[in-house]
Amino acid sequence: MTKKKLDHRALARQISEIENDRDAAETTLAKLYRDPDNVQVIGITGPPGAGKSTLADCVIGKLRAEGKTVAVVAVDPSSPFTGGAILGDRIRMSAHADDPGVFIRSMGSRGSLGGLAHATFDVVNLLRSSGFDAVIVETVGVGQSEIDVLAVADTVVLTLVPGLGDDVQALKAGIMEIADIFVINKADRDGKERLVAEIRMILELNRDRFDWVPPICETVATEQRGIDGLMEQVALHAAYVRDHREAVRRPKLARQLEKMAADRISRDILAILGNGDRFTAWMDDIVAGRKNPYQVMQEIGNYISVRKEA
Ligand SMILES: Nc1nc2c(ncn2[C@@H]2O[C@H](COP(=O)(O)OP(=O)(O)O)[C@@H](O)[C@H]2O)c(=O)[nH]1
Ligand SMILES: [Mg+2]
Repeated sequence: MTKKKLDHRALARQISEIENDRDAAETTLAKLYRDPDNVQVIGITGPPGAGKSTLADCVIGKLRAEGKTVAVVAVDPSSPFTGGAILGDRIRMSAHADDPGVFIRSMGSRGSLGGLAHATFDVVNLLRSSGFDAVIVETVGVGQSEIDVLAVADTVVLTLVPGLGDDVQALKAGIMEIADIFVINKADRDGKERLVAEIRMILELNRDRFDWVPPICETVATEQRGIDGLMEQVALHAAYVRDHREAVRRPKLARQLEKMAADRISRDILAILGNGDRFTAWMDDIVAGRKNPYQVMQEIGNYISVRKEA
């Protein structure tokens, strides 16, 4: 197989463009987008400190050993990959930062909620289209917006740790539903059995919903223990996705499209509202008591539908 040469600088430039200009991103990706079925996008999610970055480093190492090229997108602001403000030089913690077969990019949380999901979709979709064999997305699986991000992943690895007092039940329900592989990292710690039992119970309760039954892997990422077992499951899930491509991909693509459409429409609407100080006029009416916010909402609805038809 001849591989497209990876041009890190060109990629970095394209990503900056995508992040900074939504309209340009749409034009660029409309041209570049590819969805080859031999590219696996692996989402690694879980609570802060669970060992996601350490685990990602292990996974990169294994994929590289198989001769695969890897792109990494870290949405976790505290990730060593991102070299965040506080942890300035931790990017060097990645053993793979200088490997030309590995492309690492961080995404700032940059405030905007929906924006994070959308910008991550764009960047991951670009990387999916750019000739890498695998793309890893690290996110902190805490909020809905982080869970939304995972619609872009083919395989979602949920990383948990024993005995943090965070019962599995307390985790956001949505994240349990999208996990394809459970990892119990820091399996060198006490409390592992209880966590396994809790996960098993949840899986058992939802058994009918699964075609692919999520396995539970135990790892000690800092010692590279259990990584082969995890990689086996990652490969099995890739094969499962290939065999059930439409059933797996369709709901994920639907979720992406929903988010993308909502983002696109809200940008259009904000552009319309921003025109001619309409918004200010409405606000003046509300503040002066001439209209209430619901009457204004009705006006906004009418205004937008007229403008959209024109
Ligand atoms: N004892 C133990 N510590 C680990 C393990 N994996 C990661 N750590 C440590 O946990 C801390 C958080 O790891 P990190 O990968 O940054 O977690 P993240 O926030 O989920 O990305 C670091 O100090 C790691 O060295 C493990 O399997 N066992
Ligand atoms: Mg991290």
